[in-house]
Amino acid sequence: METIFALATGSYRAGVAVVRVSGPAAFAAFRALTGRETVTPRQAVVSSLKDPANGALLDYSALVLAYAGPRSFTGEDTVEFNLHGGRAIIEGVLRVLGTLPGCRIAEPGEFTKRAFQNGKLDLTEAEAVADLIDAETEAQKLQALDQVGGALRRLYQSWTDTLAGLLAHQEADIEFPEDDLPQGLSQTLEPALKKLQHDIQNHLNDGRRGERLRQGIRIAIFGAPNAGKSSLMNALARRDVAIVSDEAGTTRDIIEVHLDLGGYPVILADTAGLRDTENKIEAEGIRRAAAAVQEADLKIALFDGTTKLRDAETERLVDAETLVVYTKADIAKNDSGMNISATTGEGIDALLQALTEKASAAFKTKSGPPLTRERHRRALEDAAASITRGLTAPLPELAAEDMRLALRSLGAITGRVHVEELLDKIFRDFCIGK
Ligand SMILES: Nc1nc2c(ncn2[C@@H]2O[C@H](COP(=O)(O)OP(=O)(O)OP(=O)(O)O)[C@@H](O)[C@H]2O)c(=O)[nH]1
Ligand SMILES: [Mg+2]
Repeated sequence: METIFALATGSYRAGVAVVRVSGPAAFAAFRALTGRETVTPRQAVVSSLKDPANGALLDYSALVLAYAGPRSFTGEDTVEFNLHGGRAIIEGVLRVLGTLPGCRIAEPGEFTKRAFQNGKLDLTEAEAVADLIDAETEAQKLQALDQVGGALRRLYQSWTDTLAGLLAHQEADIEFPEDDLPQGLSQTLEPALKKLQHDIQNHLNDGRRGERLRQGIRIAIFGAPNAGKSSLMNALARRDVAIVSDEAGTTRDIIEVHLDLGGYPVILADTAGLRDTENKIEAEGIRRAAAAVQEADLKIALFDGTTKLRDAETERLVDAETLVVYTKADIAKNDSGMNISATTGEGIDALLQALTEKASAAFKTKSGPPLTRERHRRALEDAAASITRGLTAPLPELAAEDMRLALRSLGAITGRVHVEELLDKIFRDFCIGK
């Protein structure tokens, strides 16, 4: 087993940077750089660090911590060098570590991969480590914390255990049949398998709230040219992201900003004004606008409050879930719907409030931890399909085989079966040093 090392903290200049070393040669690296013979796990040591080849000073005072496997994040012997966070210091230490026997720079996610391989985490928890590092809003953080704490592992493990128990019974029925009627699933197992099927379906039908929370919900602003879409976008983003002008057809490309809406991650899109046009570029912008509206989780239709008519192009895309907003409230107000002014700020807080309520309703927890990844969704769909087949299988052996397939699908989520080919895909999304 090779020993891996990497910078575990960000790659910008900082007061402190942490270089992590994990593997059988970790303690040798401790000795080589500090010049000390004894390594006492879990005891911080302040030491200068030197290149063992020539005694050159790498850092004048570093805090070094050793962990003896399996009591470490990776489960292996691990050493953490807390260095002064300058680029040259970090690069010097990494270069010297690379010269030590059996040591090489870690691949992205490799520390967490080793933690998984050593049984420290299951795959859902390992994925949650990545989510925790990526979390930008409160709700994302809470979801990742829940998952890293094993919420999904426990749920999927309980289903795996239930199914394994049912399969054992089914196998027993095949070995020792109580009567000689050729039937598929043992009658006594059917209710339990149906209940499991129901639980998995419920979990799948959650409107993708867990996945959307990881990625951010999409909100699209649409309306006629000059309705004030880009002005609203700038007001909500609190900076000048989109060009505003009294020329109709200013915005062509879709402009996106990331916002934190009461703890929920939002991707807000400003779009081209909808109208009939001969201009090819504008027409393409309008096509993209319509597509963005279709894909949005939440829609804001803007109507110019100073014109009495609601234009047909915008009206066509308004549905029951769309928030209808009248702009330019500083000039004219409309009796129905929400009135805002990007110029004076009037009504913007009320709009933000309404959006936050819609977002929180979309993410409201029904019961239990939400599904957070497409990978889990596919495996659960496969498991559910196998169970459905098993419920109507004409022969007991076929029912058992379907249950075995379902078990394999469930196991792939937590990593208990068919793991190897999944690993690289999962850990590829990690950054180096994690
Ligand atoms: N008085 C007033 N004028 C506004 C307000 N919001 C936007 N405007 C003006 O309306 C014009 C159009 O604003 P934009 O934000 O560019 O409109 P848009 O909907 O993005 O237009 P397109 O990109 O062409 O589709 C500009 O002259 C803005 O200054 C408002 O709240 N009050
Ligand atoms: Mg615009």
